[in-house]
Amino acid sequence: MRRVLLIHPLRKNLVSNTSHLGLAMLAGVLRKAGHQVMVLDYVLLNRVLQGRPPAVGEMIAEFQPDVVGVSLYTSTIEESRAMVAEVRKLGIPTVVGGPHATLNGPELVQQNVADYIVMGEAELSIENVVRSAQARSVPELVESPLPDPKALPEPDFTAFYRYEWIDVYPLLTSRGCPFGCSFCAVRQISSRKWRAKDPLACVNELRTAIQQLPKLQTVEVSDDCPTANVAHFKSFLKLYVEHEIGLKMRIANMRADSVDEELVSLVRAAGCDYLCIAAEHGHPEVFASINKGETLDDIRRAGTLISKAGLELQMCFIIGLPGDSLDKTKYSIALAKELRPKGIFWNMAHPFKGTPMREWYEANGTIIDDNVDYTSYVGDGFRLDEPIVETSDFTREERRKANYLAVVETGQYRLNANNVYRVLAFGAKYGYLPVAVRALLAKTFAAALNIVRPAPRPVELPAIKSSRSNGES
Ligand code: B12
Repeated sequence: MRRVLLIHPLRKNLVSNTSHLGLAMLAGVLRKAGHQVMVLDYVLLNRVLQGRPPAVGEMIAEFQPDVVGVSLYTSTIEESRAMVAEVRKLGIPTVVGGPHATLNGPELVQQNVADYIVMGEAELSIENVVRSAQARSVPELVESPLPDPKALPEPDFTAFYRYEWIDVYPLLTSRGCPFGCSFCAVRQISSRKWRAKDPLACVNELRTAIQQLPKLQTVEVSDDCPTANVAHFKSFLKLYVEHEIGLKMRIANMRADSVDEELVSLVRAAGCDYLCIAAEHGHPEVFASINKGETLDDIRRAGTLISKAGLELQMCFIIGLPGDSLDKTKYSIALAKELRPKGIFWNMAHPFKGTPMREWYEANGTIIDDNVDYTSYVGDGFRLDEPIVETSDFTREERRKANYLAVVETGQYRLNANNVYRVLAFGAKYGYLPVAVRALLAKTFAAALNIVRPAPRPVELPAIKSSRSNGES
């Protein structure tokens, strides 16, 4: 038996109430094999301990682990490396895994980041690694085989330090995604092999969770693609309703082409009051180039259906996809205004290793910084991501401008004394002061009159022209 400490490092600026499912899965496997496990999820701890979570050194002194495992994301890689180095200095064997390790395994071995570097979903290899783990001068690379989720033990969130505060339960009804979106790293992380769990097992897992987690209120379906098989997801929703699980439901993402009336009414019956669809881009050429396997008409049809059904519509867009430009971003803004989602995530393109978008940027643009986790404007409720790539057609500054315009035009920020100044200052800087003033006034009037959303003003669109000259393929 070994004492294993598993850590999800904190990403500054990430406020989330979703706990780390991957570490709960590993805790389930390790505890079943007789090991003692503690999980430090700094995202949870930072939230529930009001920004004052215990230091790793403190927890190591208290728990006295034989092995320490750290979950790596590209966004937190620097903090994570520093943390692993600190643990190694104490002579404790270290293991890293997670999305960033899966995408960059051999490179991390070369950089001697930890004693063991595990690539892939680690349930089938973690016990072996933990049992034999020792400090090594040359790291061992472990390629974990893809598990069948039906054959795995349930995740164990009771291994989390302060687990009694967990209020959102991340549930997978399946793993993997068969689609080939050019910007998405999931095919390298959880594969294109869609692997379902038994819908009844999902419902039973939630029953266990309700018994174990006293503050639990919400289940968040976190599948890579919950509706890769629509019938499977509908049967889960039906069972969820029939068994009266009664938690609020959140669904992280939903393909537009799978949204139909039955799905929408099941989603409502299950206690989920919104659906988020990812258009990613409103310009027909940029949209077509990302290989989503669905059409802008699918997005429009699904968006309209979701809103008509009384669900809150949310949407995701990416600024800076291959072939994008400031002018083309205006198509995304126009689509958002047309469908009037309540919430919009305007994301900056991040070409993760192993994706076609990465290859495109390597050939056609500049990757400025791979591991950035900072923002251009940080302030309460007004936060934009810093661009980390650029092309001659869409420079870094134009990307900031496009992001600013998108956020302001679609009113996706909260108005407060802090950001009124920022909104106006950047509006003036980018030549969008009238847009900013109009948006602020619309927001203020909407709030004053208690109008949920003011009628959108149509945007002026540049003509669609072939973008071969922009280097698009
Ligand atoms: C739910 C989710 C979230 C949730 C919760 C994340 C969490 N785990 O706490 C929220 C909304 C908070 C979130 C936030 C973000 N996310 Co997210 N998220 C997901 C999603 C859809 C599912 C994650 C999940 O639960 N997977 C299922 C479990 C079983 O897998 P897992 O957690 O990866 O763990 C397994 C393996 O990775 C491995 N493993 C993990 N940790 C460790 C540690 C050790 C020691 C070992 C040996 C193995 C190991 O074994 C686990 C069991 O199989 C994934 C997509 C995906 N398929 O990964 C994206 C994904 C992980 N997210 C991603 C991103 C980019 C983000 C954000 C940066 C987004 C943003 N712009 O803010 C943030 C940052 C997250 C952070 N911690 O810093 C990327 C990460 C890419 C990368 N290279 O890092 C992914 C892969 C999606 C994508 N775009 O490609 N996310």
